Amino acid sequence: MISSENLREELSSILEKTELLLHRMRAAQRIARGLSVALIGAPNAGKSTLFNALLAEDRAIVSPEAGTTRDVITEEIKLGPYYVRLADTAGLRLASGGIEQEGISRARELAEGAEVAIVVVDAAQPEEAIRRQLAELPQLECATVLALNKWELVDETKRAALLLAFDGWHGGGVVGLSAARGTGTDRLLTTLRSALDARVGVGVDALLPTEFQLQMLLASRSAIVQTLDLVKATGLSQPELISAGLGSAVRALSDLVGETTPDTVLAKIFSEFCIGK
Ligand SMILES: Nc1nc2c(ncn2[C@@H]2O[C@H](COP(=O)(O)OP(=O)(O)O)[C@@H](O)[C@H]2O)c(=O)[nH]1
Ligand SMILES: [Mg+2]
Repeated sequence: MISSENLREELSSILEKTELLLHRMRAAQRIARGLSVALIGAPNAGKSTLFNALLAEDRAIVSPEAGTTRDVITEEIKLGPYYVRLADTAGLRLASGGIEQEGISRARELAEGAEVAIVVVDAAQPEEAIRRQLAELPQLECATVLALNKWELVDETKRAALLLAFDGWHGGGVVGLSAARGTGTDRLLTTLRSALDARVGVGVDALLPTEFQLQMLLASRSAIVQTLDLVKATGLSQPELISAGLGSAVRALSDLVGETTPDTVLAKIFSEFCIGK
């Protein structure tokens, strides 16, 4: 026969685990909802073209004239479990002033707040020019993925040399792609996904709840809290109410994991606690 004290301890420990799970689910949800990825790089590198390719939608202004994107445009994309706010920025480069200067300082702020920055370079330029551009980028806190754009204009020898030169780029990865043709963008998304996983921490995927799952866990917690309060106040003198409370908690958890609990399982739980029927 379980004592009132045992039941209280048992319920408190279940409550503690439930709270921990809730905390992790909510953290995962926040992270998954709020991740931001910034496209940065020199004017004309192809950021806006890449932005459009990733969205498969013609939103940003693409122009052969350097410095056309003067503001920050954001769109949300879904990447695995993540909702990513993708931001296209003006080039990170010192400009003569006015609106473009404003756009650039906003771009820097944005890149600093981002979890991952995609650094876009025009790979058709001489390797020296690429290196110079990368050296001119501000120091960023965030993880970076290097996108070697205009890849279709680069011959095999230079491709191999560039991939070797930037191998292991900041640990984030290097991808050769053609934003204009939409080739290599899949690989960029895979690389981005890995960079986000590394940034956010492994395991978030598994803990990311649906709204329904979160509601079920909250329902289960509330049933446990009520039952615990009941046991604290009246001991085991209200077996029907205790049984009903535990039943609600278990059913909510079953819905959470998507399994229906046979009555036999419920019966076993209750018989182990020696309460109810
Ligand atoms: N050949 C080639 N041109 C590209 C590619 N991506 C962009 N461009 C061109 O590069 C120029 C600048 O592109 P844009 O996206 O405006 O660059 P941003 O200033 O970095 O936003 C435009 O003329 C684009 O058509 C590509 O993959 N290959
Ligand atoms: Mg642009």
